[in-house]
Amino acid sequence: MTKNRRALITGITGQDGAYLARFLLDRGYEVHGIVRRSSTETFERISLIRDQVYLHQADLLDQLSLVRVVEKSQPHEVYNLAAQSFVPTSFDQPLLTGEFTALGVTRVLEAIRLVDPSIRFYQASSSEMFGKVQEEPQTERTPLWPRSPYGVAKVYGHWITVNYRESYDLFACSGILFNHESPLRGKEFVTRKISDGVARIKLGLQKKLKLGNLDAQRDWGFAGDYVRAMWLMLQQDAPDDFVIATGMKHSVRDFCEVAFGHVGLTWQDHVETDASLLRPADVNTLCGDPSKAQQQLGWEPEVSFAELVRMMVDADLERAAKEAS
Ligand code: NAP
Ligand code: G4F
Repeated sequence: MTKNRRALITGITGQDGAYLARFLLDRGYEVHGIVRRSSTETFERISLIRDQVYLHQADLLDQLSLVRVVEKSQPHEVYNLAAQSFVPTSFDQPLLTGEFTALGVTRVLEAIRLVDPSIRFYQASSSEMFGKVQEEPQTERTPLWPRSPYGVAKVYGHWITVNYRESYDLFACSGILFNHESPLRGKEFVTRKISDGVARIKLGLQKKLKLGNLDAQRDWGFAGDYVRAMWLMLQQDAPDDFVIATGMKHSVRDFCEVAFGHVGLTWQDHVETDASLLRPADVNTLCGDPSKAQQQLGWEPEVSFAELVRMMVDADLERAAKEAS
């Protein structure tokens, strides 16, 4: 148990925010989260812990709101998980993506520098920064070649974190996380789109599932494992950057095969490809080398690819069954 520690999470209503908040509560943290104002609440993922966390209204676009929340919550650790995180949207809204996903990081760092530079900072960097991969597997030293406005914005966020560490001696870490999924994943991402589609097709609520690039390969892990790595980074003696990945890659086609197979269906009978879902530039393959995290953080993923797929399909079957009844 970690007593009397306070953490502030931006993006607490997202997939990772929800898992991280639970993880920190279990360790005795007082957990604060930033939520942005909306005409309807988007707190579904944190509904079970809603009464155990402190929520503050602020926005990555509004510098003063961030300063006020940091002043009010007095955190020892800040986890910057908020971002416009969906790659296709970044092609349609590149400027807004830059404001949230790139400049938003500087705004959080500035708030920390102004209010209390002893606060430890975690930045949610992404394997999407490797884009057109220059070597395989990718490590902390692999050159970056982003392939989307989102990836470009994450490169900015990554380097501004390194820069504030070097310029102002902040305890600022960047986790280069490869794709991680869960039953709480947004439905627009391919894994959840598939698990939800499989469940709905199995229960007769849907007939076909339209997908884009089936050849794309990703290093998919479980979000619950990955938030543990975020926390471990902030418990070290010195700040550093780490690749967090499983070291194994699978294609979208593989994901379909395991997901449909889990409920006794054949994916080829139900999946159709739709050219409108292809991206102007895609990341064809990603596979990370987590050796540094294994050695220095003692971090290992615990959930395998097949277990992850089955966990997501089972959760969606339960949800779809409720909907059907
Ligand atoms: P997510 O589910 O899309 O959650 C994003 C969060 O950011 C939501 O809570 C959202 O709030 C919040 N947000 C967006 N714009 C904001 C703004 N202007 N001000 C305040 N909050 C804002 O993303 P995730 O999968 O949990 O990922 C967490 C972080 O890790 C993101 O930065 C993502 O880019 C990065 N990352 C994710 C992966 C992955 O595979 N999941 C891999 C590498 C890096 P609302 O609920 O109001 O929309
Ligand atoms: O699930 P995706 O949308 O995730 P993507 O683009 O890899 O981004 C996710 O992982 C990043 C880490 O590398 C994060 F930083 C980012 O925030 C996000 O969480 O797409 C995965 C692959 C792509 O190659 C895409 O072209 O799946 C392919 N795909 C094929 N059909 C599809 C679809 N993707 C989506 N979203 N929808 C489809 O129908």
